[in-house]
Amino acid sequence: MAEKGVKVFGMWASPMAIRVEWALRLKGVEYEYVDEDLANKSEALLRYNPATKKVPVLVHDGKPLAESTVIVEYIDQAWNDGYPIMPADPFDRAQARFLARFAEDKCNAALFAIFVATGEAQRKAVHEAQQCLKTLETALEGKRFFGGDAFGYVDVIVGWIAYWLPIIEEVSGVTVVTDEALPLMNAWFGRVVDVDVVKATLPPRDKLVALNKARREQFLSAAA
Ligand SMILES: N[C@@H](CCC(=O)N[C@@H](CS)C(=O)NCC(=O)O)C(=O)O
Repeated sequence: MAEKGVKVFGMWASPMAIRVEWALRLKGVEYEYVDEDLANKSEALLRYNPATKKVPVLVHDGKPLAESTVIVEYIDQAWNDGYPIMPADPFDRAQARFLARFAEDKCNAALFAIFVATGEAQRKAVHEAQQCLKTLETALEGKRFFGGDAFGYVDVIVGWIAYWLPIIEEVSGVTVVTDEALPLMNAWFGRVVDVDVVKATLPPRDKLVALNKARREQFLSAAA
């Protein structure tokens, strides 16, 4: 008989995995959390996600799903009588998917480039990240969250930046978001980290700083 219940395979420092926890908590769904050692992945993770072998994986009544953006949409539909994560209107829903995809493809790449670069290459990456975030920022005009008054799909997908970007800035020695350059984004950062489900799940800042300092050093010494 298929296993019942909800299980999340994540990794404590993963901004992709935390989205799944936010979505489940918004819906009030109880789940078991399994923290993976990504250098020594469990047999269960490899069995549930043989395609990419990455976290997060959601297992619902024995059925596994990978890819955080897909999982968040699934959660919204599988528990559709709870908190609405996706917009109800088809156009707004399509636009939310577009923004989330834009952030995943463009902004994440620019933020990663800041983290692994120095000097001129890093200055270029900071500029690209600011352009990307500026594009996202236009969708925040006149709103508290991308979802309007309430924390919604785009907030769930992009919200990691509110907590992780200041850490990337500190570890990489740069400033990307200021009140002058990105005022709406900066104000949104403050609102995101104050959302209950976010506050309840954020990993300790000092632990994340230490991990990411070590990672950046590894990247820089591999490139030297
Ligand atoms: N696009 C994927 C990305 C998942 C991803 O990159 N997960 C990382 C942790 S943040 C991982 O599992 N890395 C281990 C590996 O690549 O082997 C998603 O959003 O779910």
